[in-house]
Amino acid sequence: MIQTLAVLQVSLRNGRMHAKLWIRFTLVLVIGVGATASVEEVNRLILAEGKLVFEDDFDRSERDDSKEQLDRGWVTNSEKRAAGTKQADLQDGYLRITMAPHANHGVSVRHDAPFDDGVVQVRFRIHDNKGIGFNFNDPNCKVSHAGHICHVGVKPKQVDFRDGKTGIFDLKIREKRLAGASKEVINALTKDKFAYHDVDLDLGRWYEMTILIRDDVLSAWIDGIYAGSLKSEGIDHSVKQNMAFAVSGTADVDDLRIWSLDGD
Ligand SMILES: [Ca+2]
Ligand SMILES: [Ca+2]
Repeated sequence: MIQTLAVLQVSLRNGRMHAKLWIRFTLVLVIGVGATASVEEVNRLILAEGKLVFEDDFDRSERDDSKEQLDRGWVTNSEKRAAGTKQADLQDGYLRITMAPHANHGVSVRHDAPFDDGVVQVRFRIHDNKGIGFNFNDPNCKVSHAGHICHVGVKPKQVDFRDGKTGIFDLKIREKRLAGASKEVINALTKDKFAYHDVDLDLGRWYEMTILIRDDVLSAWIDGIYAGSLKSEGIDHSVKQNMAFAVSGTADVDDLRIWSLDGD
């Protein structure tokens, strides 16, 4: 809002509304209400303010197809959680992620793409009811387990939103949970840190996901259709350092682009 007022003041001082500033002002107002924004507005926001932080079209192959060789700075947990079994595979120009049967944790395939406010667009395809998660983390955040900040999860019938930082991964809440606090106690502490939105997605079909993080609001659109949002303080954490695809079955991703909206 401070930024909005500053832009408005500059515009008024000039005695005329510069078109670009006016568009920006309008967008800030519209996006500010979060849930009513359309994906077209998000796309205009990207054009007006977005700085591309990372993109990957996965149009390449491994040098040795028996190994995980995503290159370009990708990191997976296959060594630690699946005894080195390959779980991330470049194939036919996209990335296929499959949890190994003996893995003791869902697959995480992550890449640094730091922003405070930002937009992620990525094509995805799910193959089972476990779906796919898009997780935002800051390893330097010491008040949250594993630096988990926030998350959008997609299953065939539901999209879920989570503020992990001040919710289920808040170390104080997590300690209570691990110490045996009742479900009711934990639910009372975290109930405002989740949001759910019904969807009806087909298995085996490609969709385009758009995720917007702006201040303390996390929103999503699938194929341009609003798919829910969550407003919660943890989402406003100053740096979402990396984004991770989280998969417990099989899911595919392609054409990933991540923009920062943080300005200069
Ligand atoms: Ca491959
Ligand atoms: Ca591709």
